[in-house]
Amino acid sequence: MNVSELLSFREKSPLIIAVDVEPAIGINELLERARNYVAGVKFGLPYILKNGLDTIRSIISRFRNDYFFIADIKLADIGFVGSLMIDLVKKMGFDAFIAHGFIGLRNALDKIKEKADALDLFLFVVAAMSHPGAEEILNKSTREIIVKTREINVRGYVAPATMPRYIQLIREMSGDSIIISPGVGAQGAEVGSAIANGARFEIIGRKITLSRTPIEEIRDVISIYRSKGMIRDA
Ligand code: NUP
Repeated sequence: MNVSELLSFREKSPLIIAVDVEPAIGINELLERARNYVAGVKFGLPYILKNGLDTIRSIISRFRNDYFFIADIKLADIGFVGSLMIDLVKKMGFDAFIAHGFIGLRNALDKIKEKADALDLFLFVVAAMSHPGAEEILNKSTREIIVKTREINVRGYVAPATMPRYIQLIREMSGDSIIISPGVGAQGAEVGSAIANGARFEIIGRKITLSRTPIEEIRDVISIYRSKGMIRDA
């Protein structure tokens, strides 16, 4: 998936659902009922490992026209192993995946990016994380991660809604990139706050997946986007 295909989903909404646990109403029912409101679905490793490749592949193939699908594998390995992982991601039908930026380019991210391009997968690099401990080590390197990954034309970043200064930094340093931002809801950031700071999409997990009435939850989120002018009226 390329930048413009990804952005075509932004017309619908800035919302990506993070699925790490089985949604309270079941994944099929959730995706069946959320298709008018949600742009993308991000599957986490716990969900992928628990359900297996074949199940993930069949979910993605059923909903492939309705959403883009991101594999949140947070790849952080040598090029050779990265390449094996990316083959599996492609087999499951994903459009995009997430890799860590701290591993550096040579024989790691350079190979990962090459492989992603060859398989038409969109690469998001983690530039900073959303939890408090990220400040201890990882987020001190955000600036370098952006500088280095721009050398290999990375166009997608993950940056925290909980610490919007990193979203702003990516915007300043890499204005044409697509930022997806977790931390809204369960981790405390307000709906719309990451978008207001320059993210293209917000990632929301537990606030939706753990709710017994997730579609109402999603509708509430969408109405906040609408009230802030972040989404066109249906
Ligand atoms: O820095 C990050 N923080 C984060 O929460 C990078 C991530 N990829 N995530 C993911 O976003 C996390 O793995 C989870 O799938 C989602 C946030 O979910 P929730 O806190 O809204 O439930």
